[in-house]
Amino acid sequence: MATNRTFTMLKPDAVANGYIGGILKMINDAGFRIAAMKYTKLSAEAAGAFYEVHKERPFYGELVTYMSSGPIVAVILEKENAIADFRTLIGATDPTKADAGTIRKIYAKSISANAVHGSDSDDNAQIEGDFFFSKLERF
Ligand code: 3AN
Repeated sequence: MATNRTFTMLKPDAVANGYIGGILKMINDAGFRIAAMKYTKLSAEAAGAFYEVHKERPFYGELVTYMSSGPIVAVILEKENAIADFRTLIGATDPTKADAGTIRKIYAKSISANAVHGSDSDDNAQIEGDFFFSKLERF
């Protein structure tokens, strides 16, 4: 069942470059409601657990090192058709292939430092949101 919720992280490159406000504004302007939000930093162990599904991919080590290199903003977003609409808003994984006007086209530097994460399914949105937030932290 669709939950109308998705999960995003503003990644270390976006935070370090001062893009938190710009990215959140794009998210708000696109009609998403913030249901939960947290400014935090992943340990290498936590980043490894979060990206466990990519364990066999060649870029896993680089991804874990990168995602634990600085603070991130974790956010649960709500909107009708949240998963697909948010994937459209952020654009392709590789920012050079992302459509004009997408968050990654505007704010991302590379395929690994690509500014934002977006859940790819309702199940993963639930799992990823549960990774960061208790029931008391969701509205
Ligand atoms: P997306 O985040 O667009 O769903 P995934 O799920 O294929 O992309 O990959 C998860 C994360 O792994 C990406 N956000 C990106 O940071 C990183 N990544 C994906 N492909 C590569 C790659 N070829 N080299 C380095 N990092 C990658």
